Amino acid sequence: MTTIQFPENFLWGAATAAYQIEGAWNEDGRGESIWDRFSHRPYMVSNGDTGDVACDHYHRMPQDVVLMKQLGLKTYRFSIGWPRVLPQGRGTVNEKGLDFYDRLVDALLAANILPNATLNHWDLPQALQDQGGWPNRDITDWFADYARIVFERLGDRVALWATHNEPHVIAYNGYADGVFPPGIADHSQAFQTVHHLLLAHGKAVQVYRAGGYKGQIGLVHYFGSYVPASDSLEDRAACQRVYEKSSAIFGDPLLLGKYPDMLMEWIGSHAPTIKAGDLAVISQPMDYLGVNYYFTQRISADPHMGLLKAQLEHVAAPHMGYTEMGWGINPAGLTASLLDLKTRYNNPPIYITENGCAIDETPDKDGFVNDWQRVVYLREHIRAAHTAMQAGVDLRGYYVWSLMDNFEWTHGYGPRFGLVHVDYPTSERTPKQSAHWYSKVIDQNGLCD
Ligand code: GCO
Repeated sequence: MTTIQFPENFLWGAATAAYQIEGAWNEDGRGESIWDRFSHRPYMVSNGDTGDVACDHYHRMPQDVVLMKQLGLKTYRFSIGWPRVLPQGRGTVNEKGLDFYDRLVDALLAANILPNATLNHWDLPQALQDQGGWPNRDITDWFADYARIVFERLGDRVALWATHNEPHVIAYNGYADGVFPPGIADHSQAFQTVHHLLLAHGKAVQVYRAGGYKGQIGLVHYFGSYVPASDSLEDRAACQRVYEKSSAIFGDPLLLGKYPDMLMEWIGSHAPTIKAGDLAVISQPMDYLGVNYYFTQRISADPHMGLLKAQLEHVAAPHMGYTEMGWGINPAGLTASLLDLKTRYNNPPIYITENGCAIDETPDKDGFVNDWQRVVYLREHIRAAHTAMQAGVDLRGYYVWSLMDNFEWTHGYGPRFGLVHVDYPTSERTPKQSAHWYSKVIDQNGLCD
């Protein structure tokens, strides 16, 4: 029997995002987001699913916090819906929208659960998209104004803030591949979006500092693991390009104050317009880095594969297999990614802000889900995180994605990532086997097996 023990103040949590769980898309003055517009169009989301009702969290929030308390969560990561707070993205504040998050924060604190709030988890107000969206530089000020409004209301009680969640998804899925809203396929707009997301982050951090708030502010990004398919120069260069486009293009400006040279040269005329002083705003100190990790990809050079001329393929560790999303399960990739961040960025404080899996699961006749595969997935990734800590990574906490099954973007309600099962027709919540297991992990502050 080995025991893996975590430090005393280690934060164990679970994460969600506004559009994926709240529903109530047009209630109490909420404005339209780009995800509403997109999911309401035919054929954009599997099965025609939308976030209109989702998990109905907007109406069930108090019970959901009770559930979190029963699970023993020490922290809960959620996102704030920009169009719920500012229906037009800027201008008039929707007090009812702000009140909802105010009540959520108070309920969490009353349950002794630390709130961790993300300002931008992809649900941009449609009104701002109509004014050019992220490629329009003005949005960096609109975002800072939105941040100010939220900080003024919640900044006295929220301990952990993230400006953006996974900005590469906004930039590349939304503006390069066109598979997420706003559905644009233009590399130049995509890289301009990268820059404006980073600049908006920097301006929001400035607002936070100027307000003198006591919490921590950072940014959440996906730091996957990328390995070259062979030792050939071509494959290694392709892997470097993928790494720089996926990870370093965000991490380097934030933590080193510069964009990765090789990538900037490779993308040539698609490189963003950067004004003097932007990088200083972007790279001002932040308090932590939020790391999402799901999988490892093997990269080979392929002259026919898009801008990067690289082929990406999922890799599973021996005996680990693939999740329902086709994602290769490779816990060692988490250790590798954390170690890379430690070396590259001089050991920043890190929270693992998302980690989890979708598996094919069916409730038994009593509605119970025995998701032992999720237990194995989480256990091995928690172990991998601990390995990284032993090697000196300054890891402060770990959040399972997700607290409950929810709207998985263009996949709709098919894939289920939750610790808690949601019966969508009734919105009934039932903790899965993994939820009971995770409660024990939190209780023991580690793994026993
Ligand atoms: C993401 C998002 C989540 C996803 C999760 C599973 O980071 O991609 O934060 O919204 O649902 O990652 O795909």
